[in-house]
Amino acid sequence: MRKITNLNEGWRFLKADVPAETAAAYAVRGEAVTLPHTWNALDGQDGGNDYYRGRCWYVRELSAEEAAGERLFLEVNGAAMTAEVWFNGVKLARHEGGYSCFRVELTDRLSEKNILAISVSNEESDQVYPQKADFTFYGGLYRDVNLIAVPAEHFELLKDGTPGIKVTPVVDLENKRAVVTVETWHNAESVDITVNGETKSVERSAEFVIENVHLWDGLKDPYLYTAAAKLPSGDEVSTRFGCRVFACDPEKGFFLNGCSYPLRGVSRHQDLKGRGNALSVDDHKADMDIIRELGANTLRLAHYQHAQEFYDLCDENGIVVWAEIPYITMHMPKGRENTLSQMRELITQCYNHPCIAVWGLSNEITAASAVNEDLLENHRLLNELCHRMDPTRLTTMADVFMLEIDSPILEIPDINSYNLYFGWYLGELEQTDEFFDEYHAKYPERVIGFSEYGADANPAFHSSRPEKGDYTEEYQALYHEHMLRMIEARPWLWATHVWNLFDFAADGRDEGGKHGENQKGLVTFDRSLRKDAFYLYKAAWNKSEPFVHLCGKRYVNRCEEETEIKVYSNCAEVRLYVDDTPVGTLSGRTVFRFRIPLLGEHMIRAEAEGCSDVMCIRRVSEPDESYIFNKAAASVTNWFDADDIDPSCFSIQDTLGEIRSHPQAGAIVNAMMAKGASERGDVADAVKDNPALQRMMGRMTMLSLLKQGGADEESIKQLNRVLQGIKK
Ligand code: GCB
Repeated sequence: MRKITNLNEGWRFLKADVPAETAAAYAVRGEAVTLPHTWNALDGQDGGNDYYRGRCWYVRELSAEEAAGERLFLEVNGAAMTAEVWFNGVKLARHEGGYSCFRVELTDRLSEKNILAISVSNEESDQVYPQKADFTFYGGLYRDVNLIAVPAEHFELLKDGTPGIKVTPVVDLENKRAVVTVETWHNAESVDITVNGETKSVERSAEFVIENVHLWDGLKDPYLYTAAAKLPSGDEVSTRFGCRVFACDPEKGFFLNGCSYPLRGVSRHQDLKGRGNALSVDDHKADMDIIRELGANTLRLAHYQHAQEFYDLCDENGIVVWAEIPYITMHMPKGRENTLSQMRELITQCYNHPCIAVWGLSNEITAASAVNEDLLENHRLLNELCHRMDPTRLTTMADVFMLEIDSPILEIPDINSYNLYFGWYLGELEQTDEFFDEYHAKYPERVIGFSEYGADANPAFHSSRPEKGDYTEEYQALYHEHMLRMIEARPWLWATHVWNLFDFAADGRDEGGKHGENQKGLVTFDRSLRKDAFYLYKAAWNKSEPFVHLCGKRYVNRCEEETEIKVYSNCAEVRLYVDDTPVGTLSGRTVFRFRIPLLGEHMIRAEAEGCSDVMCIRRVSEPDESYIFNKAAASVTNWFDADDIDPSCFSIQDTLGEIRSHPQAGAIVNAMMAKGASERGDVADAVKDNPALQRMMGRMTMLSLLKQGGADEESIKQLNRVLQGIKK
């Protein structure tokens, strides 16, 4: 018999780095907390990049009653980032990595009254990932802690947090048969393994054949089998598994069970407004409900190992998953061992989940590191580790846009993927299309995907002339409309993942009217509001029932004679009513655009296949200032539109490439940019030394470059005057 006792209650927390001996005294004096817990729920989400990063203590008494059992193990499911377990004054373990489970044996250390003290630290380190990334590194004991009591003969519990049982189904689609290998780790002489009603007594592993196999078939039928193993002592483990075949083709994209199954979905971070990463099972379920509503068939669970409960939900709901470790942004020469141990734990602990299709080696690792031999070697070792531990799955990595496509690092993983933000941070939307077409033409034999794309939007901000950088809900929607079409036209992209489904905490950010948040979510951080772009994807992906969505519900006050009414729907025809009067019917796909005169206050209704949506908008005489975030940029657009430009001379409306092709005009902008670069330091160096980036900037207009660089109105005008004096 195995007894699992949840230990989430009864902890005392001490937000101070004290010696272990001192910490033990806090078992009664510290602040009473219940797990899951993080000490950064508030300061990790309010901006300023000043959240508490240090070592704290969780201390608890453990009674003899709680600790009963022949052999006793402590299970910690998430201690971010580094933890030490002290028991009755003795240090029993240290664990580095904030996202995986680890266990510690307590058996021979027990007394009548015991003190369990766990130090948890999220302080800076040069060996434990992540250290540099665009999200808050919450500290805490933020997942369940359990006690596991087992008989002397039991399944392995210590090695990399193993579940003790590993199931490998190999499916023969043609003969509708699966050969299922079940391996177990234990210290007994034999084990009974049961799969699909059949039991085999073996030493450690057994093979089962399932005829007429019921496939795990993605969203439409995520069927799960169970494998159970039992020792003579009574110790038992079980795991669910699924029988499915994943495959990738450079020309045809992703396949599930032999059928084309383009992976189209979103990424997710594990945090919530006001709660940090200390999520409950209900929080995970609520997130999955939103993913189901969206209709995504894949999730990139970024940028680290997520909770087992969440992979379970993906198994149950048929969501194909990209799982990864937090080897991110900056390669650390002393961090190699940590990347390997985090990958070992990820694969050991998550292997049985049928939802997982690929292991991600790293994310944007060349953003702040050169591609040198140490970095390459680290990736080779990770890649080999994945293949050794799991020959059934592919490896991939998420590359930063400025990584040259002929870089040797791209040859390491089985399949590739890029994070591209053209049309947001840099460049124009269409450059995404060009990028993938060039890649696909140059490397037709390589599988390529789109691992991140997105634009920040604060649903308070609105515009009828949305543009990059304005943080409006409308620009985010336009951005995604472009990307949706771009993706639809390229079925060879094996997977695409919107960055991100939810706004999330990045305490170093301060932009778009919010502190400490990355607002690229399709849904707000507290999950209370779905932005318009959410419904674009819902219209494209969710076919379960007809729906219609009116965009711009929060854009009530409009200062224009005529306005656009945009509708997202999964129906083929949409009817529009203004103040109950029909004004038109449009046929199409996903996006339906109407234009209506704006006279006063109007009730707008859209209808399609028995469903409808309503909103109220009104005409105002002055623009509603509360809708504008970037007031300076908005004013630049206004004066510039009105400006009289002589097209026979250079202007800031020309691209950097055009301007640079003229000696005099080129010298002027080069001098100006060199001055800007010397003020910006290492970021500018990365740009200077990067031909891909240089090419991309060459295609951007001087105006958009200046705006992105944060140039003020006066210097933009000044440069325009100078350029207007130079004949083309
Ligand atoms: C990226 C990173 C991700 C960031 C995202 C962004 O490329 O992989 O962690 O949050 O960009 O929003 O800038």
